[in-house]
Amino acid sequence: MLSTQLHIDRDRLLADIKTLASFSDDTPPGISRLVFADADQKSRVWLKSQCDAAGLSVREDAVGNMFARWMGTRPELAAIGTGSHIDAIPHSGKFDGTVGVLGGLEAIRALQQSGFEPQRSIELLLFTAEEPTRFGLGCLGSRMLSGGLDSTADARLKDSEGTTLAQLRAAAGFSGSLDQVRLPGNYYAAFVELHIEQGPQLEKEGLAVGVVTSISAPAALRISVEGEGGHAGGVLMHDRKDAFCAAAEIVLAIEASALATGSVDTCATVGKCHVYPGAVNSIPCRVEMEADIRDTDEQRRNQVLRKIEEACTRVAAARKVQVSVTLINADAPATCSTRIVEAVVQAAAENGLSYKKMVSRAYHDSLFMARIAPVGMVFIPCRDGVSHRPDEYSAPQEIENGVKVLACALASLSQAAGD
Ligand code: HGY
Ligand code: MN
Ligand code: MN
Repeated sequence: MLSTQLHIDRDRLLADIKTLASFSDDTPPGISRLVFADADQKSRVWLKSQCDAAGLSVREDAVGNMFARWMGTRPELAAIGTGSHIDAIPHSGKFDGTVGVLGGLEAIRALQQSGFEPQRSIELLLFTAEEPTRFGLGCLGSRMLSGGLDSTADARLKDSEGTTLAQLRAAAGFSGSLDQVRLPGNYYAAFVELHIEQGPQLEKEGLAVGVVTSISAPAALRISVEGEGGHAGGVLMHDRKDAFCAAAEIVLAIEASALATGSVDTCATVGKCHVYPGAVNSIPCRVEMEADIRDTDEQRRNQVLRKIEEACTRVAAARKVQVSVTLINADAPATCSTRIVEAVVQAAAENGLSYKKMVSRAYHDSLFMARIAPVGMVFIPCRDGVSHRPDEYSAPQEIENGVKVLACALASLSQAAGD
């Protein structure tokens, strides 16, 4: 049985995670790694050298997705993909995404060193900009690979300084047309992503592995509120059109709309809010905020989006302010392939690891890879379910378990016959 011959080099993997964490624009233990910024570029150079050292053939596409291929004995067959992201939101942790990239590399190295020979090539992917931090849209690289974004994004997507995707990717050394990024439907026979759970279930239930069966449907809104500014003393309360008070009412309405579905799978967050002019003695004239609304059920999620629009209209009329709502994205959920779910279950069982089938409430690049290939995900526990925080943590044994399950699943999927 393959699992008995596989040796995951834990020290090498932990050293890789530590090295990657050193490329950051934050004070440790916080991690910030904005796509195309200096730390991201240094990470990519380092990762490429690690893939080269493992004898993988490396290429990058026009938006910076990286592909490191371990050629199989039947290279004409559709490959098996694995991977995740290395960009990190501001002041976050060192395991989100990186466990899937470095764990995928370690799975390949362990398979190589066990003497295993895959029929289908096994390809490690590093997706560009899984996090929405820079362009306000998550999963930029995997959206493009799966045809969800075309070359108009080059001029349309801008960061907070107004620099376009075209300018930023060119400065990072990625040239070529974005129209070349999209992969054909039969490029991968399967895609499996290893990721920390970013929730408390596995740890609470004392389980080693999560076998993801579906991935939540994310949506994002940009909401701007235009009121009337003025002197904090000179304008009497009943004469005001305070944009921040109106925004506050809208934020509470967003929370209430999510709670009102009665489902724990409905989540709504306003994580970004800028108040202008931002002086303590000046009535806010404008508020710009962004809301993240997600659910495993697309209809239920869309119902919440409608309720939020209604709330904005109501508050605008009541407070005599202007409220504009822009839909940034509203993506469909993804269902994992039964065949891959079973391959992951089999791999966990083979390694004597406890597991459960579960939903992913975080979104991942697998959400978009599901549009062009059968996908599956392997989750490992993270302490107290914490993620997107500097104290995000998965223990070495948990990471090693996840890599072992991933390696066995990749191995079994790479032997499947067929085209
Ligand atoms: O927000 C998410 O679910 C992912 O971590 N980007
Ligand atoms: Mn994340
Ligand atoms: Mn992630």
